[in-house]
Amino acid sequence: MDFMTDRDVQKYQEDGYVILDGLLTSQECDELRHRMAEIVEQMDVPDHCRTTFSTYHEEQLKTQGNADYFITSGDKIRFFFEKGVFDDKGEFIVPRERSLNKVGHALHAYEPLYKKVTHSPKIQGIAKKLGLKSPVVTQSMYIFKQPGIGGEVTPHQDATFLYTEPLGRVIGLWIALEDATVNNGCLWFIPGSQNSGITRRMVRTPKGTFPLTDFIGTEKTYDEDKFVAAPVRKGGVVLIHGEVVHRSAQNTSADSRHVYTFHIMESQSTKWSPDNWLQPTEELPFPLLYTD
Ligand SMILES: O=C(O)CCC(=O)C(=O)O
Repeated sequence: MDFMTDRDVQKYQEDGYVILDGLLTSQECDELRHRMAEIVEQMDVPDHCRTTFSTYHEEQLKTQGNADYFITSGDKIRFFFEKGVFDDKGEFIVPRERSLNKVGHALHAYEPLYKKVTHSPKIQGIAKKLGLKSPVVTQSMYIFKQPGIGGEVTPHQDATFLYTEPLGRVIGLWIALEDATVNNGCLWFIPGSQNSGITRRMVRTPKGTFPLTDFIGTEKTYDEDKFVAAPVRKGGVVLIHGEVVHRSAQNTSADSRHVYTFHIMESQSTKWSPDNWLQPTEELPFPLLYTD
């Protein structure tokens, strides 16, 4: 039997998301977490985080450094921190393994364990079950949602950041490497909200200008009561339609909530917007999902 059933497909199509238990074993989750712990142990903290700045001009350079670091991260493994984890000399004020918000955006390409999971038979089976003909992997992230300080992710649609023509071609796969609960900041969705288009797009600004990205349009205000929690057991995966509205709360609990997440796009008859912050590069064109 397929890992994803017809009923799961129906639920995904109706609600814009579906939870599938048991994508990974507990041991596979621990191996991915262990590898990430090694990456964090060995990380070089980026200069724009480490250096102290005193003048307005220097502060601006720091902001520019931050923006450059982000916009060129699509084909690299880079580190993005929670707020308030460095002192004014750029030293950690929390343990380094508790400082990170996420690592992105090319674990799927450069880290063998992550690559293996991304292209695993179960993931390929999910894409086939959803009828994808020629899906590619566009980006990947490891999100930590640190105990006590893991920040909230405000309501959004992924197509705001990963825009295609036509819409409806991007799917997020969000794999819980630990139990994701209402207490430690699981995802919340507005079921069915994938059917109303998008109201906001993040676009690159013209070359040579700053900031490097801007928003066109604004996010709608959503009724809090419409959000439904999506707790997931360790090893489970949530499939996220590119236009479904979702969010996650701050993690105020004592538990972390590590996830590995990546996005795929049906590349057949789809135009990836050249205005998206994320662009395929010569070093890393978006890899095909279907491999042997
Ligand atoms: O992991 C989270 O808390 C939020 C992730 C999310 O919303 C996304 O990747 O689109």
